[in-house]
Amino acid sequence: MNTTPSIPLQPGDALLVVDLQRDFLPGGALGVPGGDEVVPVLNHCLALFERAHLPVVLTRDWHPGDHVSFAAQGGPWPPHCVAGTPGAAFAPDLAVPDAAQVVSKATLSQADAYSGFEGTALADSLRQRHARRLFIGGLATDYCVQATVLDALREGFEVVLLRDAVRAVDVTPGDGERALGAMQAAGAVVASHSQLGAPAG
Ligand code: VGL
Ligand code: ZN
Repeated sequence: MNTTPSIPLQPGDALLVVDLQRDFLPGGALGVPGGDEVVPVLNHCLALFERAHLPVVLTRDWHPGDHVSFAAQGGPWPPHCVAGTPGAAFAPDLAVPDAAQVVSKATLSQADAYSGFEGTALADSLRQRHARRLFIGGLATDYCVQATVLDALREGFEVVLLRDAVRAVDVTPGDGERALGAMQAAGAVVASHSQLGAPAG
């Protein structure tokens, strides 16, 4: 039996996968608890968008070795996602489509950028591809996902945050839940990946 998905994909939709990189998986330099659990969920979404010929964009944290966010420079984080190193590679089990666009961010030593829109051509690139509604998942809920979602809304995109496709660092317990609340308050719709379906017709 085929049930109608509550959110059928439509022209103007795009999938944005945030920083699903080895260093953010458990055991990585900045491992996010349960970060590996979102890989199969996003693989399902990637296949759905590919079949529907809708745009897919993956952001990646892509730092120089002396990045300002690293502890040696006085920043809050251990070294992670150094450009070109194995830790900066996408999660090994992530099924990255050939047609996916990859956007590198936070590539300069002196500036951090949690949002995929910060210092990149992401907004223009999405508009060029006629994207209006972004489905967003990845890591981490309370840092790069939150910043990317809030910027997407400011840029005028509709946002569907895929709640089973994100995990939080939770430096302070509850950070992830608070981030979800802030994204919803700013206008993001929160949905499960299981609500997505092929375009009607
Ligand atoms: C991130 C901490 C440092 C993220 C990136 O992708 O959420 N978090 N750099
Ligand atoms: Zn980083």
